[in-house]
Amino acid sequence: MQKILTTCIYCGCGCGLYLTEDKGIITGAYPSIKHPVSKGALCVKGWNSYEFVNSLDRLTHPLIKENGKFRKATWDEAIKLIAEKFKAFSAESGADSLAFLSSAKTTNEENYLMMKLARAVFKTNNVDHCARLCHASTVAGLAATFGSGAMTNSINEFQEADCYLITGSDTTSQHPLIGSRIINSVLNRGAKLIIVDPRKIELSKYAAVNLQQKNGTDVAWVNGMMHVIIKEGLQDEAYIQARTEGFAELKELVGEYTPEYVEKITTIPKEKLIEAARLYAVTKKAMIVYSMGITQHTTGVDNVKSLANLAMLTGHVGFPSTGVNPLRGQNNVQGACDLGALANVFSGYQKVTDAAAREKFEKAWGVSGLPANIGLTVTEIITAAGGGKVKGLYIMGENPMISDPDQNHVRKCLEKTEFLVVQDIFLTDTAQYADVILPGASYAEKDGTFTNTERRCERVRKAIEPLGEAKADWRILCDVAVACGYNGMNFSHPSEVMEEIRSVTPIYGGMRYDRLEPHGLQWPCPTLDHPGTPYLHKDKFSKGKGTFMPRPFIEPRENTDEEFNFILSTGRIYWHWHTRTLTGRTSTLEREAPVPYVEIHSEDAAEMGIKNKEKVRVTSRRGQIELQALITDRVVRKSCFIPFHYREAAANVLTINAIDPIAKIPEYKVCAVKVEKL
Ligand SMILES: Nc1nc2c(c(=O)[nH]1)N[C@H]1C(S)=C(S)[C@@H](COP(=O)(O)OP(=O)(O)OC[C@H]3O[C@@H](n4cnc5c(=O)[nH]c(N)nc54)[C@H](O)[C@@H]3O)O[C@H]1N2
Ligand SMILES: Nc1nc2c(c(=O)[nH]1)N[C@H]1C(S)=C(S)[C@@H](COP(=O)(O)OP(=O)(O)OC[C@H]3O[C@@H](n4cnc5c(=O)[nH]c(N)nc54)[C@H](O)[C@@H]3O)O[C@H]1N2
Ligand code: SF4
Ligand SMILES: [Mo]
Repeated sequence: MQKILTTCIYCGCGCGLYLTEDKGIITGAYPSIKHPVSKGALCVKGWNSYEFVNSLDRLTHPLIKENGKFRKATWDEAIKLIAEKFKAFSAESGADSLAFLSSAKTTNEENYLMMKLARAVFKTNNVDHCARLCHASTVAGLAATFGSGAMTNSINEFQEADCYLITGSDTTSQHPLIGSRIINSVLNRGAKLIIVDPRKIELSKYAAVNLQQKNGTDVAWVNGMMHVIIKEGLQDEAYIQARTEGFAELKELVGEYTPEYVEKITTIPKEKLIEAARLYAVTKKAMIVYSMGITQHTTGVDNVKSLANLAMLTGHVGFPSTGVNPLRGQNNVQGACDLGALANVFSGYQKVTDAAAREKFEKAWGVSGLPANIGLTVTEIITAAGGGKVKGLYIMGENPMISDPDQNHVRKCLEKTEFLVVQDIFLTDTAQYADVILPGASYAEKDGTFTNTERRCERVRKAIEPLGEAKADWRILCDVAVACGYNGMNFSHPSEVMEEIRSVTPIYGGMRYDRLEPHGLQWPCPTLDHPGTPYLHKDKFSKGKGTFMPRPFIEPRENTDEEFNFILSTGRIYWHWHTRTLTGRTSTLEREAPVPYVEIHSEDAAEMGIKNKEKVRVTSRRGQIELQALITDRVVRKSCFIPFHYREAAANVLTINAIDPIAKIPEYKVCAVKVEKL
């Protein structure tokens, strides 16, 4: 057997693991002992990250739809058809009649090439990816307050913090290797944990203070904590003076948010709010850790800005083990953002609206006329494709049929899309609507890099040849560009793509492949002799002074009423990954959680006469699903939680397509539903 060191395909922890290979088949995975994140451990998904690779239903050749049915096609045919169609749409209806969804499951090099294809070849900024559904609020909110939207600290620094304020992150399930560091820190070093989550999570057991708020009321409790801190004089005056601006406005706004007022909005008892505020403010090494419970709201950016305010108020940013840490979800969602697979920026967050940036990329790519208008975002692209404004849609490594909000709306849009290309490793629910399906190679079959949640850019290494006629995504994208007559994408290896990335992307300037051995480098890494950056905002913020951006509390878009009387929140579980295309094909994981379910509070269940595991119907204003009831005290009364992994009872049939006005992220965490016994 061969063993090949690579990076886990699942979460943003970015654990290092070895794949074992025998006669062209991946037979197993085990952890790297020397890797700075995994240190000899993996979670259950990492240990089982190999089985789907050799799944018998992998896509192994291109498919073209004719008379409603897919037929086998050659690569030449498929690529030629795409080039013809896309060029024709562009000529007839303009560049913005095309749109591209990139993928946080694919490599940095592939994301760079996808945005280059959209921008250099087709002259549109309609390119986006699942970060829009995920940490778009973070990118916008932290860029505005701190100047950088990334996690401020490194994963190993979690071991040294003395207080963690964790909100909207089910850390042990979703970022297990970070969760385990937090538990160790509490048990071995006496670190204190403050959990603010409407649902009880595994970490709640270890918490010094547990606050269970009403869903969608985060701005209120954060403002409340700041109110208490200022009232008791616990703010860091010297830090505020030296490193920030806008404190007077903040002080004025949070003046209203007395613990009594906050209790009314959030249901958090005022004594507990005060206790949490004191503990966070007086602990020197204190970290805020958050994820989707904060970002996936119509007030997502407000939530993020409020947490940033809290950290600046107490001087808790810019030091080791002290900062604001948005845990990035997908294995390479940090990288997909860094490399510019976003509607408004080139790689390295260089704005498309900036003439100097456009000129720089025009020169590097040998093109003219790069578009200056900000492109459409994920949910806007799907809606535009349904309405005929977007005619050619190219989706690589995303499954919006299951992952986008309001499934009935998405289905209608995909049905109406004039020409849809889907590039995936499996025939997904989204691919069913495609005109052309292209088989990509999995992470085990290609070289490249992923960038994890601590900004560590690390290698992905080819262990086997692509299955059947499948091709690495970077190669396919180059083939499409060449077929369209563009000669700036004739790459023969991802390391060459990285050389180009380095030359146009200052934060990746020093990331040459030989320097990424063995375990990668953390950006910013501007030059070939730079060692990388473990934590951000040392001495001063990326943007100079940190800016307080006080925000008032605003209600979620959809509230409960007499008919739709439960709040629904959606999310994930330890065993499964998003739309279950990979974990559903992994026997150990599938065995643990094979069926969809809804968590309901035991007293609500008793009132409705619902027994555990009985089937119930959950209905929102957009649709209904039937699934098992899981009776629990994890959720509070009159609220329920559904994991969105299951196509058989997709949570996104119910969710609302209401978005944050700045980040355009959907409100996956709050909508109104009714629950009925069948
Ligand atoms: N096993 C597994 N791990 C994963 C993934 C997966 O699919 N499976 N996906 C990855 C990805 S892409 C992401 S983005 C991350 C997401 O990781 P997380 O954000 O940790 O996961 P979620 O389950 O979406 O939601 C987290 C928490 O938000 C809470 N919450 C709900 N509503 C609110 C609210 O109004 N306010 C607050 N403060 N909290 C609220 C929920 O109760 C839940 O505990 O996980 C990554 N890791
Ligand atoms: N209700 C609800 N909905 C949500 C969320 C929620 O909390 N609640 N969370 C949102 C969040 S945070 C996220 S990140 C999104 C995720 O949404 P998606 O990104 O749509 O979900 P995935 O299932 O990860 O889709 C990845 C696809 O890539 C394919 N793939 C894997 N490897 C490769 C490869 O190497 N090449 C190619 N071409 N394809 C590959 C997989 O087969 C799969 O089809 O879901 C969002 N949707
Ligand atoms: S913690 Fe994340 S990166 Fe590490 S093994 Fe588990 S899924 Fe993979
Ligand atoms: Mo995500």
